[in-house]
Formats: sequence, C-alpha cells, structure tokens
Amino acid sequence: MSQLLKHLKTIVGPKGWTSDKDVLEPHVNEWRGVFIGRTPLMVMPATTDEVSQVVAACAKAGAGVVPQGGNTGMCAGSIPDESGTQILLSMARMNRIRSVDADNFSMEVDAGCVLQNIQEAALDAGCYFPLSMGAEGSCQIGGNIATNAGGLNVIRYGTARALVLGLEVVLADGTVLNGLRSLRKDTAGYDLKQLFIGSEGTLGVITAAALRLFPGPGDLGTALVAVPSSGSSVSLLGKLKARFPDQIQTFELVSDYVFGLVDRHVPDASLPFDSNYPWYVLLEVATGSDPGSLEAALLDAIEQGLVLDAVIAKNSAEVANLWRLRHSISAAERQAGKALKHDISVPVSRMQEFLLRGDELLEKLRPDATLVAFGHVGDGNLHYNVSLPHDLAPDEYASDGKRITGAIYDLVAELGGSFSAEHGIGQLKRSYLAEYRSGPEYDLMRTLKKTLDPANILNPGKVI
Ligand code: FAD
Ligand code: 2HG
Ligand code: ZN
Repeated sequence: MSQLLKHLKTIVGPKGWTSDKDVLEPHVNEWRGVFIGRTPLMVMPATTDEVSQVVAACAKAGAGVVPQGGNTGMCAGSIPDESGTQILLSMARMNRIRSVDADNFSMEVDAGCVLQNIQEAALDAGCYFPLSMGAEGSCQIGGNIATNAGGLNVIRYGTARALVLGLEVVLADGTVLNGLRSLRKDTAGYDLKQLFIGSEGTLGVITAAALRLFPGPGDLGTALVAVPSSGSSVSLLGKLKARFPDQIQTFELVSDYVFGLVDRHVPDASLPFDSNYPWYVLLEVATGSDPGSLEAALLDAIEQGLVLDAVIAKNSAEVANLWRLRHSISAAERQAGKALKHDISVPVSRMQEFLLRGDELLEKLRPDATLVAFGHVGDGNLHYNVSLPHDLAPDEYASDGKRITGAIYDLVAELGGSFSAEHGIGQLKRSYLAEYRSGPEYDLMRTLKKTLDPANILNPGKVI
C-alpha cells in the first residue's frame, strides 16, 4: 500500500492529494451522517490524464477507488468503506467549463464543475441548463450524471440522462473512453454513454460531459397553493397539464408537517398563508405571452374545490422565498432527527392509490410513525420518508424500520413503481436492488459490472 500511495502522490503532484484527518473528515462522512468511512489518501487530479493514471495505478495494486463529487448524495455512494484501504478520488479540481456552443445549444464541461456554475455559464451564453436541485451550490455535474439525478424541472426537461449528449470516461484499467460528442443524432453502434449514467462510479469515472442546453424558459409564474389532500394534488396536476401542455416546469407536493419542520429549523422561513392547510403544491408554469393565465387557472381550480388557497409570487424576492422553503426541506428534516428515507416513484396514474394505501400501511404498522412526505409528484416521484419515535430502542428501530420500508417497497412494486427514483443505490439500498430487480435484470447488471470492472476496483461495495 505504501508504494501505491507514493506513486499516487507523484501522479497528482503536491497540490493534488491529502491525508490530513481534519481535511478528510467531511469527505469520509456522507451527507446524512449515517455512514462513516476511512481512507489512507484522497487524490484530487487536475486532468483526465491524471485520473487515468490514478485509476491504472490502483488497478495494478488491486486497490479500490471511490469517485467523489460534491458528496451530497443520499445513499452513501461517495464515501470509502470502513476498511481504510480505499482511495478517495475527488473531482473537485476538474472544474473547468471547457466550451459553450450557443448555436448548437450545447456545452462541454469537466465533471467536477459545480452544477450552479454550469447553470450560470449557460445563462451567460444566452442559453439555459435546466437541471436544478437544493444541492446545486455544491453538487457536481459528474455526480449528477453518475446518479442520474432528477430534481425540480424533470417534468419539463427530463432527468440528467436526458441532458447528456456525450461523455468522457476513465475505465477500470485507466483507458480513456472519449465519447465527448455534442450530437443530437448518432446511431453508430451501442450508445455507450448510457452505461455510465446512473452507474454511481461503479463502471467508470466520468471526467467530462457534453451537455444539452435549451432556450430560456421565458416568463415563469411561481405559486404556492394549498390543496385539501395529497390525492387532490394529482387531480390538480391533471387539470394544469391539460391547460398548459409542456409548460409545467415544476410541480412539488409538500405536507404541512414538512413545512412545519422548515419553519422550526430554518431561520426566517415562513409560509405566505395566514392559516395552515394539510398539503401544499409549489408549482411553476411557463406563462409565455399570457402572464395572467396561471391566476385564471388557479381561480378555476379553487372553484372546482381542488385548491383551497393560492399565492402567486409577485416579484423575484417572493419567488426566491418560495424556493428557499422548498430547498430547505432536507436540511430541516436532518436537523429534526433521522428518518427512514423512501425515494419512490410510481406511474402518475397510480400516485393517488399509492398515497391512500401508503397511509393505511403506516397506520397499521406503526400508528405513532410520522409521515415526512414531499417531492416531485409531477414526475410520479415522492420522498415518502417516515420518522419513528426518537426514543425507540435501537433494536426496535431497526426491526420496525425494516418492516415499514419493506411494506412500502412492496406496495411500490405492486403499483409498477421503483424503490429508487432519483437518489440511486449506493450502500444504503444494495440489498433492495438484489431483491426488487432480481432475475435476468440483476444478472445482466452483474455481468456488466464484471465485464467493465473484472477486478472490482471501481467503487467496491456500492450498488451491486
Ligand atoms: P456525490 O455525492 O459526490 O456522489 C454520488 C455518487 O456518484 C457516488 O456513487 C459517487 O461515487 C459517484 N460519482 C460522483 N462523481 C463521479 C464521477 N465524476 N464519475 C463517476 N462517479 C461519480 N438528488 C436528486 O436527484 N434530486 C434532488 O432534488 C436532490 N435534492 C437534494 C437536495 C439536497 C439539500 C441534498 C443534500 C441532496 C439532494 N439530492 C438530490 C441528492 C444529490 O444532490 C444528488 O444525488 C447529486 O446528483 C449528487 O451529486 P454529487 O456531486 O454530490 O455526488
Ligand atoms: C429533494 O427532492 C431531494 O429535496 C432530497 O431529492 C430528498 O431529503 C430527501 O429525502
Ligand atoms: Zn428529490
């Protein structure tokens, strides 16, 4: 091991590595603080060639490599295990916007670019990059692609997968696969980039990406509306889709309990209503040349009993306030204590059934559990998190947690959904992948892993 560490330090140079425990601390702890890992060395290569040399050296020595972006992932995929033998590969120094081609609506970026910097670079060129989420100030595009991240604008623009035109990837033996093409059409053989999107660093290290840009969305109407029940949000979605085909940019459901957590834990966060309602929807619609259309649609929805109250943001400060409420949810939930995270999706047409039957399940299994539900109902993806009483004995917490999670995932499977909609598998959900994707699908995943990484060098212990 000491030979390898020496070699890695030479490859990345004095600015490209650390073994300082204090510096490493935030890199070996994951965002939720549930998993903690150890590493003898974090390398921070500055070029694709350095990444290639690092991976090749680790492969030769038989050492595991854990790619890390902004370390905002929710499934502990970006930290080393507890063995203290895995090398942490931070992409933070590969943060260059390589080029923007406004005529082609595309840009090429290093994988370590922070998402927000990419959004800003696109705007500077008169274009728009729609991937957006609460972690955008620190997550990196490589991490977004490696997790096939979703976020707030999926209903209109799709997940990270839909935004990738090409990838540059370092394979498990250090080979650089250059597929950095900015093409909308390309049928030359298998579409290899798709293998790496959502593979969570287990099949290759993404070093650069060609991204799809868009014209700006134009005028957006942003509103927070109160709805009588979680199910009625789905009816509202249907009505708005009929009225604004392809114009709904965001459709996020949030329970009153969840906004209560934000109110309690986030300074100066306040709901713009005088009274509380059971559920809310934060929505954004591209209103184009008809700025009054959102208000008219919401007035109709109030008449139909689908909406109880509504506030449309009047200026950018009010828009920012509504988004701050939404972006603060995960941090507020974390401060309130640990919760069982269920990042599920079902077809939108089955969402109402899921919500009803999910409530019944919780009532039956653990009536004193608290539902912490919010998320991207417009995409059929809900964070159906569950908080158990904090004074439970660890054994009871573990066994009841398993029972509740299993029952929710069974329900999701019955409804044709996924137990992992946007956060991936990491360490957290490995056993569930084996269970819910068992059979030929799981076997083919294992075959791909064995083919691309026969010595299990890349992010060992994650996903599969
Ligand atoms: P990391 O956490 O560093 O890594 C995630 C995984 O990708 C790991 O397996 C890692 O090994 C791998 N990886 C990272 N970089 C590379 C690379 N260059 N090559 C190969 N593999 C790599 N997620 C959503 O989908 N939607 C949301 O709305 C959303 N909101 C969030 C809000 C908050 C407040 C927080 C904290 C997280 C949120 N997330 C959300 C989760 C997280 O931000 C995303 O999963 C994000 O895409 C992770 O990016 P990252 O750079 O932090 O990756
Ligand atoms: C979001 O939608 C993220 O805010 C985080 O995906 C979800 O914290 C969570 O459970
Ligand atoms: Zn989410």
